[in-house]
Amino acid sequence: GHKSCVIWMTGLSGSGKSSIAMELERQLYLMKIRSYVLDGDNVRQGLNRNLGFSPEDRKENIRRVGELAKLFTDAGLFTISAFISPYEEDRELVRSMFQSGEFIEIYVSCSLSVCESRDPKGLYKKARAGKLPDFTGVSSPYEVPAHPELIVETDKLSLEVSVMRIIDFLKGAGFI
Ligand code: GGZ
Repeated sequence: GHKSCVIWMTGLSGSGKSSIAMELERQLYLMKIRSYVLDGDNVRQGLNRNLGFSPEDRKENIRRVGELAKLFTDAGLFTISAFISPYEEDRELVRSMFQSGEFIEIYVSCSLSVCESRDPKGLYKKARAGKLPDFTGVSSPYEVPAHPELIVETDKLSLEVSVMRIIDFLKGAGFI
């Protein structure tokens, strides 16, 4: 059998969190494991549409996502979350909501210059031009995780290999 958990990805905008989340969901589905991806696209448009990018709003964004992840995990789903979640304190608060081992923090590591060169939505360009305040990595901090369960370096690994590393971790930890 499988044991549900939360796979919490953290990293800069453009680091590859969402791509990994989607591919991981697909791979788990092929293994007959139901998962649900939480990301800015499905949470910031609805539940959290009153929140912006100040430190306080990001904190509340992450707290609510943590509560959602808790509900989904209780319902037996694997929850894959893909938020920048730049503050260690906010991530640790979410970790504390779960049983030990159930919260798997994955640092999606990618240099700022590579993220910036990808810039799929032109947000880094806007931020550099001073037209987007509080932009992570440019005008707002990103705190690198001190003790992540796993690090995937997306500026060195392919998407497929990055996802394979996560699946291997989940197997090793007995979740799948
Ligand atoms: C960071 C921003 C900002 C600012 C809009 N700072 O790469 P994207 O576009 O598609 O994903 C980013 C997303 C970040 O939202 P999160 O909910 O993950 O952030 S946090 O965990 O810090 O609450 C980016 C877009 O929203 N975006 N403005 N100022 N990213």
